[in-house]
Amino acid sequence: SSNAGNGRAGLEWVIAKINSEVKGLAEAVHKSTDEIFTQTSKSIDDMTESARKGEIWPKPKSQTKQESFFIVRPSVLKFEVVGNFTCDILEKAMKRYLRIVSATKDRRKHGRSRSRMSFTMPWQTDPFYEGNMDVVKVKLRRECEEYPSLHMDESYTLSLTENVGSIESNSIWGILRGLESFSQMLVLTEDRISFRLNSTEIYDKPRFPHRGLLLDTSRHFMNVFTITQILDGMTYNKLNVFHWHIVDDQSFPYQSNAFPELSNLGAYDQSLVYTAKDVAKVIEHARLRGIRVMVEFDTPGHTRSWGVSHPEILTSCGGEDAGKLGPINPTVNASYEFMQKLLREVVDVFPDNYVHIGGDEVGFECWESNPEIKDFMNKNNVTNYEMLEEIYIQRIVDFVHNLNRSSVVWQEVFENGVRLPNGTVVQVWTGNRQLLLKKITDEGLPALLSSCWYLDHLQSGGDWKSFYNCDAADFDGSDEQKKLVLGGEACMWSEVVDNGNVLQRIFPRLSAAAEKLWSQYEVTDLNDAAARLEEHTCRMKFRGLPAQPPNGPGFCLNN
Ligand code: CP6
Repeated sequence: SSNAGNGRAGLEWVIAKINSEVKGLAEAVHKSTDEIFTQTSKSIDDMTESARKGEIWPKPKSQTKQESFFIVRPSVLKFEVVGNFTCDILEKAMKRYLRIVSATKDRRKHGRSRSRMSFTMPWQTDPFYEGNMDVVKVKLRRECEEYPSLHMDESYTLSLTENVGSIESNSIWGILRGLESFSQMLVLTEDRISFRLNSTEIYDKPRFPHRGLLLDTSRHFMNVFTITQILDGMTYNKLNVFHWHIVDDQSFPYQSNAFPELSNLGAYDQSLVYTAKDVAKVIEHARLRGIRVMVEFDTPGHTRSWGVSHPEILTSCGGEDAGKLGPINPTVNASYEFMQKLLREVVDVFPDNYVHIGGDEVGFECWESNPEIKDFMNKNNVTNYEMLEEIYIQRIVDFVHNLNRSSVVWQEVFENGVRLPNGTVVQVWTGNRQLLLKKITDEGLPALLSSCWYLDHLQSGGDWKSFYNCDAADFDGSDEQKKLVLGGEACMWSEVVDNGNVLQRIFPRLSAAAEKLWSQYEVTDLNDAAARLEEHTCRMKFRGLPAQPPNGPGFCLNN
């Protein structure tokens, strides 16, 4: 080498050379052990290691990484706000990430006794050691926004190449994403109290603006604590929409101020309700993490629980189903008066610009069997049930519009030919996704994809891969059309999950959808993703989230 023999640089080269020789020797020893293992146990090939490498999930738009590294000591690490702007979201986020970074009590105790014994740490003789990083500057270039929104700016730059690191963004939401990335890059060192951080530079921004998780709290009630854990897990995956499918046929846990009887009679139990305080808690927990809460009041179908207290707004079925109640009755004023009053409350309680009004799986048999509905249709020249549904949905969309909000609807509303106002979002949950996305965006309507990401459907081992193989914009359409795909949502319908297993069912499979929605189109390598997801899962577990193993056999040391 030209470096050999010229002073300090030469010496460094010698040290690096010796190090690499030692490393080579260690690898050689490892290899032969591996070989012995493979001979005795074939399954070792299928085992995944969860070694910490400090890889970020979801993968950033661009990242350069050096071999040189810093040591971050949680006991002295400081996030320092520079510039003119800060706010409660930022101050609380910095505290949160300091806590995540900080060692647990056990670990600290263990580490301290060790560090007293050894005077120098092994990394201090490593030629790539660049010293400590005790300060990370946080620069927010504009004033904080109060609530996250569809088109919030989540881009950030992370520069960790000097002893003082820096996170910069135009918006508080970008800072939040940058803090998450920073925390993921820290890898515990041998002393078990400090972290190793490779010198790195990142510019990152999401591919899609709407990256969500749907949670159904009607089929099984979920505690507020479970919901906050889900929101924490969403933060670790840079997701930004909590779609709260709060009520459905089976129960009505939302405690309404305008109609308290809905949950009084429609909830599973009086302890299984979301009070105004509970809802506010969820919205605040989400807001502080840059997550929107988009609530869904699914109508006119999926409303059986509403009928316990308000049978007058549902259709009384005739014929074979006589005595049963069907979807909301679109032919009586009571339905619209009720919906208007409910929606007025909903937009008061939920600050997000979008309200999901459902519209899925409306069975027409009950409407068909009701003579008064037949009569209405004859008088008003309504020739089919799709038209009847259109009359209803249009009025609901209008209500939402008049309340200065936009609507999201399930795909059936679009498929049944309901004329929708500009900006109404159509969510795809079944059928041929490419064809549907093409058709929806061809009409100039924004779309969301969910059909690839059903968290309640289980396939055996490593089924995140089918989530990962699904791209929201790989349909045949123009660039304009593809821009109309706002993103997507993974769905956690709760027929078969409750507080006891919902977190394991969501994590880490949700992570696969999260990376498809954040990272660039080109990020598709399954093997690379498998290794990173193994680490990411271990990291989520370390943060207290009970995630299930993503791949086959493996281990997670939980540090
Ligand atoms: N509940 C509601 C559900 C489903 C939908 N809406 C659903 C149906 C079939 C499958 C998955 C989900 N359980 N309200 C459809 C959006 Cl496979």
